[in-house]
Amino acid sequence: MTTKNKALESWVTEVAALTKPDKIHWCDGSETEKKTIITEMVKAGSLIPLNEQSHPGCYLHRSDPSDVARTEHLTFVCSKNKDDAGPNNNWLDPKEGHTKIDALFAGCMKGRTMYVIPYCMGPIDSPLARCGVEISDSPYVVINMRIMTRMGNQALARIEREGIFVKGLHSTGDLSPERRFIMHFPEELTIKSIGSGYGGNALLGKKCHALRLGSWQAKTEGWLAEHMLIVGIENPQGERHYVAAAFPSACGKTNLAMLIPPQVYREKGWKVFTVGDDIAWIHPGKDGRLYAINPEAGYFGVAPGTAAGTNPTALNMLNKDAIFTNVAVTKDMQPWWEGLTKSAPEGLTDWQGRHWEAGKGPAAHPNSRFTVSAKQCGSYTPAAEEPAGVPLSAIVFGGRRKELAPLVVESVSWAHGVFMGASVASETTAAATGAVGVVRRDPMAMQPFCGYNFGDYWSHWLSIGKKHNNLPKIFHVNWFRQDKAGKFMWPGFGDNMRVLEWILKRCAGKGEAVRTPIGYLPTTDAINTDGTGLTTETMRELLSIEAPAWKSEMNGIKEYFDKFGTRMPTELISEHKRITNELNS
Ligand code: OXD
Ligand code: MN
Repeated sequence: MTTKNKALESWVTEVAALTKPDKIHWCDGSETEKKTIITEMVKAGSLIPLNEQSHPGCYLHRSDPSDVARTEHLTFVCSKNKDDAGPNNNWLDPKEGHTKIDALFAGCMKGRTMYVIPYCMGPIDSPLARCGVEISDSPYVVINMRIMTRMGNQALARIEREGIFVKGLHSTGDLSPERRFIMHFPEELTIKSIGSGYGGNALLGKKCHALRLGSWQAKTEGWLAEHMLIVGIENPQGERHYVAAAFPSACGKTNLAMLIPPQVYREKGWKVFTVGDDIAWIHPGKDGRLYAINPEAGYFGVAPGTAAGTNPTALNMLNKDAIFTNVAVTKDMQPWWEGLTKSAPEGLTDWQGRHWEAGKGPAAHPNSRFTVSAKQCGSYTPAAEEPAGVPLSAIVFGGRRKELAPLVVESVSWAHGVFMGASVASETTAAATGAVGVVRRDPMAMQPFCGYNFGDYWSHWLSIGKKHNNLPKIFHVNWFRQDKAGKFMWPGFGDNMRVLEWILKRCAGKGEAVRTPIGYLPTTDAINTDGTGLTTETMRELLSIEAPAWKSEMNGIKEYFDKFGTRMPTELISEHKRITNELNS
């Protein structure tokens, strides 16, 4: 097969000349193609069939133990001007980047098949969607991209119609972290990734295209590419409101996107619909509202902690046609991970294929994942295919903070909302290599994903506020506050519905709140706690702010903002001053 698009055809020829594959396969996205690739992978031992009775069509893939998470220190933005990448990115001059990485690509596909994977991010007929082509020597990438994107003939047809596509070149190389790089060339709409087969490094449609290059394109074109879930909430009157929420990796985005309301809410007729769990492309509409699409077609979710009690919707969608990466398996070949059952079953095999016993560390890798089609989700809504996207009523930012940040707070203006997003901090998780549990700044949950200078990114957010007049309200939440004994104070999961209800009330001009220096806080009894057993004292603490701690937080934020020098928007400095003054008075 080949293509009518000359640029694509000559790029494929050029890449083949560099990487020297044995074969070239153009992916059509068909069922037959999927079956053939899976059969070959099973034969080669890189996919292990799971229990056909309990998990039909499900497979386990085990990664190289050194390749189980995103590697932020090996990820680069190669813009022409270093300041355009900003202090939030590793930078290399584009020429140097190409030379360095092309040397690693030379001959790397010898003995392998080179797959050409056309894909579309977003509903195939949506004007907001964008296409790309990933060239990869990994069949694991092909079967994952088939779930995570609209992949194959339809995407190629759109590329041939429009003539525009993002180029993504990927090879697992020799999997050595010494020869692993994930490079982005935003001015050339090009990605080059070598040495890793891990989702965020290798499924180039996801973080590399939809966020790093996407955010760059969004700035140029007047929209937003964000690390956000999109959830629809229907009240008993049948009115549906959509909320987009940004949380750092592995902080519960999938759980919030698939939330099951508490019984008292379900009885009254509240319903939740999932549009996306990780990425939102948000465009201003003619009516001044913001409309969001989920550029992805599937979920690449964190397995540990997913259980009947925490996210039954996610658990139920994993019973068929799912790919599991780095989970443990039971004696009868069912997938298992920490948190799935109260105690570990006898005779587990761990994520590295070794016999597992209690005390030997986790059986599943803490960043083990599932890949599954969005259509298998019990709360799936056809609104996820809406070409124009869904209108947003609220934007929510959040992080994982043991202390300081209250359960929920509403910004007093768009600029203050941008300030809230820009000053998000969160404890690190296993989704990236490095220490876990260390508080770091993660503005808009985009620290690993913003493809350009955060200073310019915040200015872009502020400019959206100036240009459009029917914008969602902005909130900050923290589900993770702990008491003195180290216990989580808020039940989380389905009970987060109670906070969403208050948020939607505020959007409708209702809901009790008090104005504080850091924004509007719910009054102690403004959030419905019926059936939770939470005391007024706990709610008071969850909704309180301590001035001394906040003053020192403001110092930390100032220090962080100073890193962005002249690119720092003055509006955010003014917000900082205003809040500091209010805290002092
Ligand atoms: C992800 C991540 O995989 O954020 O979604 O790391
Ligand atoms: Mn993510």
